[in-house]
Amino acid sequence: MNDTLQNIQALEILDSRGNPTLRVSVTLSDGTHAAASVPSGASTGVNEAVELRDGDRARYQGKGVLKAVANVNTIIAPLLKGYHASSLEEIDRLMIERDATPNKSKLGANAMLGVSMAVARAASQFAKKPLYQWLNKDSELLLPMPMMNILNGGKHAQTRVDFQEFMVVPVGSPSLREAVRCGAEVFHALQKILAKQGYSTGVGDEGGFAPDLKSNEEACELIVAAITAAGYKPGHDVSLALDPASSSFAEGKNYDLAKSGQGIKTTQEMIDLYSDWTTRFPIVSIEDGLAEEDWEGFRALTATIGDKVQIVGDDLFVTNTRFIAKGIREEAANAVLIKLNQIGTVTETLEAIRMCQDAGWRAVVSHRSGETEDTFIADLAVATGCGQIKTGSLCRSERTAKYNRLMEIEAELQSNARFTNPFAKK
Ligand code: 2PG
Ligand code: MG
Repeated sequence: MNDTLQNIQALEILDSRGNPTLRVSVTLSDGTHAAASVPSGASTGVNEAVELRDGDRARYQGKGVLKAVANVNTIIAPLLKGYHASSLEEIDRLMIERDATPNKSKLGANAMLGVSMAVARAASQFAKKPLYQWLNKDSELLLPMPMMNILNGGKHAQTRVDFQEFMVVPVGSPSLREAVRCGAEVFHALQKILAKQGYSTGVGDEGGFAPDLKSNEEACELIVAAITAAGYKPGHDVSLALDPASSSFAEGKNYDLAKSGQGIKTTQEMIDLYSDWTTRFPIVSIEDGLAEEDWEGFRALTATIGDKVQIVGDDLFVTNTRFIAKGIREEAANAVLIKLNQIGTVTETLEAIRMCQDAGWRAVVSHRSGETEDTFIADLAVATGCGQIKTGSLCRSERTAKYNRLMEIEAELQSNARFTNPFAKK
């Protein structure tokens, strides 16, 4: 076998927000070469693995990643040289041991993840397999149902909308390709509606429109109108999913809807708001409806509407099996958002997905608000058969790259391509 790691090299590049991030290139002894780029979040959970930044105000407002680059080039590269790319678990474990902190703060989760992803990609190329085949263990390959974020608020847009993401889910589409078409048509219908009402049609960080609406509720109303205008039936062809990202407006034990001026809400009032919305809008999924500290609230929300709505924990679980296990034990949700850089290695990400699947929970593979042209998550979603992906709007190349990759995989799989509606009534 000639798949030993010969050279590992990191480079500081830019993400979709114009902030520095890492690209890691890996060369194997037989000449196989692969690279991977690391995403970066804005509404990050406090328990996420550490994204190492330089803090040198003279460069990129302190956001440079030269320390992480140096960690790859001078610590990780010599550590891993000579190991087989195909033994990704061993490679990830070696980095974890070398870092030896609970949150990857020494080497940096961004440094470690870049290496982990690039090694996986190199190994797949060496094995002459597409990445989704190589990452696949014993699950059935499945094209994921996309959650498409067509209206951005919260920390992703400078407007009066408190909630971060308003997504469309093309539940009635028969294939991924048709789901993408449906999402794009609704996206364009929404653009027309916004323009007609005098709202801005500029887009936010994830490519969704970022209009300065009068309330959070208006976002749902406008999207439902857009679904209809595009010729689809709300709830039948296209449903809604929300990510309020509530940790970003939590104030002590309460929630301050400060951007919209709707005032302070208690946990119970937030739960009442979601319960009410789910009767008025075709909502199938709510992520981070409550804050990362509010485990009790999450349990109450799940007990109240969890039988009809998917309750996703993002900041609550940070793709960490320690928190996911607690969540499963305490019935704090019924699904987990999966982000590679929240935990920092591909192996641990796969373990998190597996834990969800074993418990009968759902896993939703996700991008970050700061992305690159890397399409790793598209392959990851297909490989694990998790059934759902969240990767932003139907514009901005860092978002469409993932949809384009999924369409490519679907075409490659031909008649073996499976795509199902995870929200279909059993
Ligand atoms: C989220 C993400 C991705 P960020 O909250 O789910 O949409 O945002 O990457 O800013 O944490
Ligand atoms: Mg989120």
